[in-house]
Amino acid sequence: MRVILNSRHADHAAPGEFEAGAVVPCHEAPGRFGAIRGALEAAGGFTFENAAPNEECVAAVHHPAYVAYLRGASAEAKRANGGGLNSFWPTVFPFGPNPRARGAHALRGAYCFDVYTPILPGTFGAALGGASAAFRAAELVAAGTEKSVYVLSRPPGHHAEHDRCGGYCYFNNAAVAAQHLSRLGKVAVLDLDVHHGNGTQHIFYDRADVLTVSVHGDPAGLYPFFSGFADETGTGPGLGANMNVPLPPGTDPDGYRPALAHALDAVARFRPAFLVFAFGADAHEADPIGGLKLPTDFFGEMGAAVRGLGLPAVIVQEGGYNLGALGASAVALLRGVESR
Ligand code: Q9C
Ligand code: ZN
Repeated sequence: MRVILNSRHADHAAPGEFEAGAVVPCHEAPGRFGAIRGALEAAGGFTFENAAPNEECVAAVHHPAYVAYLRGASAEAKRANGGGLNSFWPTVFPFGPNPRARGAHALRGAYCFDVYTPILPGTFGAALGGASAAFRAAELVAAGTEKSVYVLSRPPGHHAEHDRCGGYCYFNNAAVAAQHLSRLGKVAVLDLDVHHGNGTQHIFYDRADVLTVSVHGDPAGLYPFFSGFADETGTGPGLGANMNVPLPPGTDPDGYRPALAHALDAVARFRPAFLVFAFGADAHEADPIGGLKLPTDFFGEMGAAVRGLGLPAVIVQEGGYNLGALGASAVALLRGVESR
């Protein structure tokens, strides 16, 4: 299988995150990339390539003012780095629009919805690299060159909305791929990260031509808390083109299988021309923040079930934070997708 890499990923590395009132090492760390790449190389059968930076593919999904903010804030962090500061954290989250705010400092909370998403000198470049990799994968799948292509990137993307970052995510890589494929036919986005793909849902919420389906830990008790509930079904022309399948904490394969079948059935009934599969290994039983109970082998079953749809697919790496389980989970999943 062809793998498109975000070679700029390490330019973004958050120095820490808030957990239970303390600052701990950030779960979303550069070592995740090497853990997956190393496992794919050891397994064999994967070819790797980089993608050229592409700003147009980002503009097709995100608000121009948000893109300009991220670029400016990264540049400002670069300058501040000379003064010893190396990361910008949002502090104030305005309740509603704040049209008089000016400058990266004042806008930090306006273009962000949580405290997991700091701006570092290399954030813009790293996020752009991920979006560009997803776009390149979509091009290959759209052209029919490949049946399925895997995007190995971090930071992840599925929490990023049209004009806000959050949940370790800046540009929505899966949405970039889906947007490109939607020019050629209907697209289904299937999100199996353990967290609800709120950004992807938000970006396509009023569209009838892009179905968004997410299976995740119940947001009543798991990040992102504010969306991912079963009664969110789309709006306007997009009514009926969004589906959420929340699962209780501790869900094991016996509980996951019917939810996955339900999600796959919705995808099949939509009759899409293409699939974008947002894959998170954070539903693994060893994940430090997921709370579900899926063993490594189950990711092979998950991949084979997705393959059963028979759709050309872009597979985008989202979360997964146990470095010991991440590579093996990705290998199992991708082998499952390729199985015949
Ligand atoms: N300190 C993705 O998996 N909350 N994002 C962490 C533990 C943020 C997850 C709580 C979770 C964001 C792409
Ligand atoms: Zn996640």
